Parts: sequence; C-alpha cells; structure tokens
Amino acid sequence: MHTTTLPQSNNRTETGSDRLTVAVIGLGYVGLPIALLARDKGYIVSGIDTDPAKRKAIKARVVADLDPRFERLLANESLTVSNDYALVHDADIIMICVPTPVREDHTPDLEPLKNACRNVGRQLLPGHMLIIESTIHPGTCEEILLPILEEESGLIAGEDFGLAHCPERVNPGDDVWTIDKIARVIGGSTPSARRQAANFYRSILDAPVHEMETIREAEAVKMVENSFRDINIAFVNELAMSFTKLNIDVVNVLRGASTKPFGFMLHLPGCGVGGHCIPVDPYYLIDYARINGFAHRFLSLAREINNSMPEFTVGLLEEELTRRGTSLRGAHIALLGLSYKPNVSDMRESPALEIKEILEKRGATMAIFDPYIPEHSNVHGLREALHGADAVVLATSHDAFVELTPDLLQAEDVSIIIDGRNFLAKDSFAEAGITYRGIGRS
Ligand code: SAJ
Repeated sequence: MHTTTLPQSNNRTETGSDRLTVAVIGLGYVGLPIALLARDKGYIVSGIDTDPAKRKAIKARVVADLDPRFERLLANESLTVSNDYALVHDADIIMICVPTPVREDHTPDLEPLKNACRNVGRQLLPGHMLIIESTIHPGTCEEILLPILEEESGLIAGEDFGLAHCPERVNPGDDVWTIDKIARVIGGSTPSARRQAANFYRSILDAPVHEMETIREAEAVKMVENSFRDINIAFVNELAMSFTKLNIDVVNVLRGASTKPFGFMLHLPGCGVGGHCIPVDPYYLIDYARINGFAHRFLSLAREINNSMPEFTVGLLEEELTRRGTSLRGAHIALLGLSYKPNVSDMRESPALEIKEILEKRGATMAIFDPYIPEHSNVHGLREALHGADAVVLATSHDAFVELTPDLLQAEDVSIIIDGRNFLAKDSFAEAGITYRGIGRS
C-alpha cells in the first residue's frame, strides 16, 4: 500500500512559502474557528462557503456567536473567503466542516457533505490531505465519501490522497472549552493518513489528539458521545414527568444525587433538547444501524421522550389556565427565549420553536422576546413582553432573564410562570402568590 506523504511545501501557492496551506470548506460555528486557529498557528488559510451572507459577515469581520478569542483573531485580520472550489488546488490540507442535518422525518441528510466532496473531488490532486470534521455515522467515509472523491478525481485514496475524519467538538458559547483546548479523536483511510492528520491537529491544538484504529471508530465516537448525552437528558426528563405526579422536586433530587463523588453525572430536565448535535446525531446512528439490521430501541425511546418535552411544557400551562376556568384559546402568552441554549442566537432544532407552534395551534397569541434574536421577536423587552400576558413561558435560560422577578410579574398582573429551564427561584414566585411550574418542580 503506497502511503500519502503530506508535502512539506507543494509550491502550489504563489507565495512559494514553505508554510502549509489549508482550505476550510464550510465557515460556520465549526469551520470558522478552526480556520482562524490554523492561521494563528502559522498556516496559510483560506475559506470556502456557498452562503454569501456568511462570506459578507466574515469579510466585515462581524460574526455572531464567535468565542472572544476568535472574534479578536477575525477583527485583527479578515479571512480570505470565496465560493470558488479552485482554492482547493493550492491547499495542502483540505478541511470539510459543512452541516450534516436530519430531514423532517429524522433521516440523515448528507447532501451538503456529498456536494462538498463532489466539488473537492474535482479539484483533488496527488498529495492532498482531506479531513472531514462534519458529524457522520460509521461507514460514511468508506461507503459514501471515498467513492465520490475517487470518482470525481480519478485518484485513489491512500495512494494518491489521504482521507481522515476528526469529528468536530465545538461547544458554542463556552468560553472555557474553546476548540484549541478540546481533545480530539482521529481516524484515517490509512495509518499514514491518520498520522498526518493527527500531526496537523497536534500543531494547532493545546489538547490531546487520540488516534483511533479505524476511520469507522472515529465516526462512531461522536455518535456515542452525543447519544450518551441525549439518553441522559431523556432519563432526567422522564424523572421530571414522573416526579411532577409524585410532588417531588426533581432538581433537588438530582443535585442531591450529584453529591455522590463517583458513578453519577448530573443532567437537568427542560422543555426539550435542541441544537445541531444532540437531537440530530442519535438519528444518524439509529438509521445506519437499522440499515444494517439492528434496531436501537433505547436511543429511539430517548429521542421520543426528549421530543415530547415541548408538549409536556405546554401541558403545564394548560393545567394552570384550566384551574382558572380559562384555556389557551384566546390566551395571550409571553414566550421568552427562542434559541436552543442560553446566551447564543442559534435556533436550530430549538424546543422554543416547537412550543411556539403548539401555542399557535391551540389558539393562543404571543409576545415573543429573545434578546439574542430580535429579528424573530415581536417585542423587544421583558416589560413589553409581560404587558397584557395571561402567563409567561420561559423556554431559554438567557442570563438576561434573571430580571424576570415576581415584582415584574406583579407589576404587569401576570399570575402564571412556566419555567421551561428551571432557571428561576421558584419559592420567590410562590411567596408573591404567583403560580410557578417548572419541569419536574413546582
Ligand atoms: N440540555 C438539557 N439538559 C441537560 C443538557 C442539555 O435539557 O442536562 C438541552 C439544552 O437545553 C439544549 C440541548 O440539550 O437544548 C443541547 O444542549 P448541549 O449543552 O448539549 O448543547 P450543544 O448542542 O451545543 O452541545 C454541545 C455538544 N458538542 C458537540 O457535539 C461537539 C455536546 O457534545 C456537548 O456535550 C455540549 O456542547 C456540552 O457539553 O456543553
């Protein structure tokens, strides 16, 4: 088996520099930080993104939800961005960081990734190292992407070019675990490709790089780590629904359980599981295993439980309105928060959007306020959101919502608060005679 040796300097670049050149395809929350980090570590970096709005924001050096360190790197020097895949020609290392979403029916949608591979394949040259960071299920590289790359390029993986998979591990909004600090796993189409890619990551990260035996193992690692999180969240969400009947505060119980110094990992219930990773990745594994003759009942049940939390949350509101002899039809509700996690503007798979849809279907009108997403809010302040509201539903625990105090609700004569993230001090509302319902606590 030939081995692919990464050229020290392929001189494909006009600069004639002996610094390696990196082309990053997909400049979202994964691709842009890694591009800026590689450049900061001395690589010549350019980016490709098909979204003109993204290219415009990067050229203007104003991109939402970037960690402060990368905000500074971008502010200091913009990044060469284009939608022309010919840029790949001059690269030594090509990184693909495009989204791998699911369709409405929860089946994996690999089209964006397959299109990127088709475009890269047409530009691929001997000596190229290709790294896939997008989240993919086991078998994707060997069974789907390599055939595309070889067909489009006429080259042979392992002989002419190297392919590696390093699943992204980005935690948007986390200033502690920035991407340079997060350990990574790497698999390669050949041991040589794996080693070459691992050496690249070791040159830009301040964190361990763990080499897997096969590329399938690297694909499986990401599925496992995010399915682990999804099933643990489903566990506490089921407890929350059970303990609501048992009149036990599930958050107090979970915090009590987390005093155990071993064998327990705290997760917390909420109005649902959003984002581009946790509610998506398990479906990739479920689907691939099904095709190969195994039914993931446990993973599927966890998805079912987590997907039921928006309805459970609205159910708490309906219970309280019914107690007052009214209903959702014609009610006016303050919906606070649209993003899937606090202090970011990302609404992908957000439970808040599901709650909004259910409330609309049940005939309620809404004041919608998310300080991070003004363009989808119809009011632009807490006081305005509460004005004339029959109840409040908090769907995202933005730090700014700490100002949602009993005094504020009393001032606007709002007597029901549904705390979808168990974010607020429940006792203070009860003491003010306001009905507080959390997820598994009241
Ligand atoms: N959630 C809960 N209860 C929990 C934790 C999360 O309901 O105990 C909900 C959140 O509200 C959110 C969703 O789940 O709607 C996802 O939350 P998340 O904290 O997992 O946020 P993500 O999607 O940004 O997850 C990322 C993931 N990183 C990667 O996939 C590389 C995930 O693997 C990390 O575990 C997570 O960050 C993290 O640890 O913060």
